[in-house]
Formats: sequence, C-alpha cells, structure tokens
Amino acid sequence: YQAIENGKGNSQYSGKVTVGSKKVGSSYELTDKARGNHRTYDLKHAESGTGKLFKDANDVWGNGKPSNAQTAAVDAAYGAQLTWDYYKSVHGRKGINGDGKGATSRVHYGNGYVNAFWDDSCFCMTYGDGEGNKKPLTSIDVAAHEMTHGVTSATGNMEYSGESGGLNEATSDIFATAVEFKAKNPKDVGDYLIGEKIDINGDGSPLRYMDKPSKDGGSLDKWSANAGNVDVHYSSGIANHFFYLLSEGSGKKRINGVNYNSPTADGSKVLGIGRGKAEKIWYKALTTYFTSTTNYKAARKGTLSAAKDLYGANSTEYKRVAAAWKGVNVK
Ligand code: ASN
Ligand code: CA
Ligand code: ZN
Ligand code: CA
Repeated sequence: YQAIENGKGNSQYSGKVTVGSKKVGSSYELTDKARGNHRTYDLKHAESGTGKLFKDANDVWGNGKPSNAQTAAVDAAYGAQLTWDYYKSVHGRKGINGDGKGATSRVHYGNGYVNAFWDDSCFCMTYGDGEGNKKPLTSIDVAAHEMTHGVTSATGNMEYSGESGGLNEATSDIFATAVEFKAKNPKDVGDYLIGEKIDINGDGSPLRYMDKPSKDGGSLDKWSANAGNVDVHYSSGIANHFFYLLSEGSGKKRINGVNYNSPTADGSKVLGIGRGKAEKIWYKALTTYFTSTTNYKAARKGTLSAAKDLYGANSTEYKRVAAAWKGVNVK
C-alpha cells in the first residue's frame, strides 16, 4: 500500500507526521486524495455547521501546540489517515462504507468541550478542544474510536442501548486499539488503554482499561444480568475485556512499557491468540454475524462462527474464543 500524503504536519500527540493535502491554485487544503478525499474542517468554536476547510500557504501544518488552530487538525487528519489505512490493509475495507468514499473531520467544536463524536447524518467526526481548549480529543485512539462508529453503522449496526450498545462501544475501543498498535511514528505507542493521551481525568490516567475495565471506576469486567442496564461506555467493558483476554491471555503482562494484569471471572487461566487474530475474528463477526439486536450471548456465538470460518471448528483459536468468553462470564 503506497501512501502519497505530501503535507508536513506538527501534531500535538504524535510529533511530526505527514498529512494528505491537495494543491488548489497557489495554496493547499486539508483534503486527503489518497483516502477518498477525507477533509478536515475548522468549526472555530461553533457547535453547528460544516465549518471552514483548513487551508495553508506552504503545506506545513500546525506547530504541535493547541494554541495553533491547525495543530488539532493535523492530529485529526493523521488519526483518520491511520484508521483508513488500517481498515484497508488489514481487512481490505475501502473507507467507512467500503465504497472508497472519505468522511470529514471537524475540529474546535465549542469551547472547553471534553468529548468527540461520530454522526451518521453528516458522515463526520467532531472533536472538542478539551479542558481550557488545551487537550483536543484528537489522539489516534479517540479518532479511530469515532471513525469505527461509522464502520459499525455500515455493518453490524448494533443498536446504541442495552447490551448491543455496549458491543457497539467495545467495537470502537477494539479497533481504536488495533489502529494505535499499528501506528509507526516513534511517538505512537500501542496500548490496551483508551484516551491515555488526552488527560480527560486531569491526573494522567486513561479513560478506559481493556485488561481490567473496572479500573475506571464504572466499567464492567464481566457479564451479569444487569449488563443491559448500565451506560454503553460501561457495558462495553465486558467485550473490551474479552478482546484483551483473547489477544494476550489472563494474568500479568508488560507490553510497550505498560503493565497489565487481567483477571478472569472464574479464576481460570486463559491463553491469548495474539491481537492480530483477535482483530480478524472481531471484524469477521461484526461484518458477517452481528446485527442491530446482537447481545452478549449472540456476540459469543458470532465470534465463534467467525473463528470457525477463519481457523476451523477444531482450531486452537476457536477454543480460545470460547475460553475468553467464559473468562468474562458469557457462556
Ligand atoms: N465519545 C463518545 C462516544 O464515541 C460520545 C458519545 O457518547 N456519543 O461514544
Ligand atoms: Ca503553514
Ligand atoms: Zn463511542
Ligand atoms: Ca490507547
């Protein structure tokens, strides 16, 4: 896969990066020609409208600091670029809808807005600037999380409430993590944490943990009959934990300088199959077996079917999918 991005970007979270830009007249705009013309817009602190397409005279964007309006645009464009490339190179998927069409990103939404979101109606991702407009929510994992909501809408489309909502959220965290691990920039270090760079809690702790989701104070480590009654960003913990166990196994592990300690619901020891295979299984399940009403029991069945399709019914992978679900009390 040949990347052809030409712009130089100074991002806030990933250091120096390249961004796809398009020359128009004597200047450049933030339009990524290699990725379906994905475009990045400046909302200039408005909370509605398309905003203004980012333009620049010399194709050098941002300065690494949030006070420069282009900086958040660089991170957002870079995150979209990596997410596009991940879906294309790993899963053969061309863009969110699979049709090669790019989406849009909008940065500088509101003032001090501490969230980011995907919206099907504008086929766009929108990012707030964080507390004091200093920590835009444009890290790779957040961008990939939001963009994956678009992929989910185009595929399994799990309804955003109850258990299906938790699976929708987890799908975004799973592929956010997959994209982050695949990033090659020296400043981009893959982990099983979500939002570790945006300092949403003000104390350097991440928003979510996949090895032991309850570390955030709200997420569920395992399924119970109450799983459908909690916020979807908490019921997602069950599938995030499943994905960690399936990838890495239970117990202690140190990866890229981060210590993990993943328990199982029943104290059983679970062995991982590696993140790459776990990603393949989740993607196949999402695009083949998940539907708007998929709950945890059905997600177990769907991922087992996916493992069978990919690796066979007698495969180690198939058995470990079952064991990882047992590890989060889904039987
Ligand atoms: N950042 C959140 C999410 O993507 C926004 C929301 O809850 N709608 O899930
Ligand atoms: Ca410039
Ligand atoms: Zn989400
Ligand atoms: Ca992360």
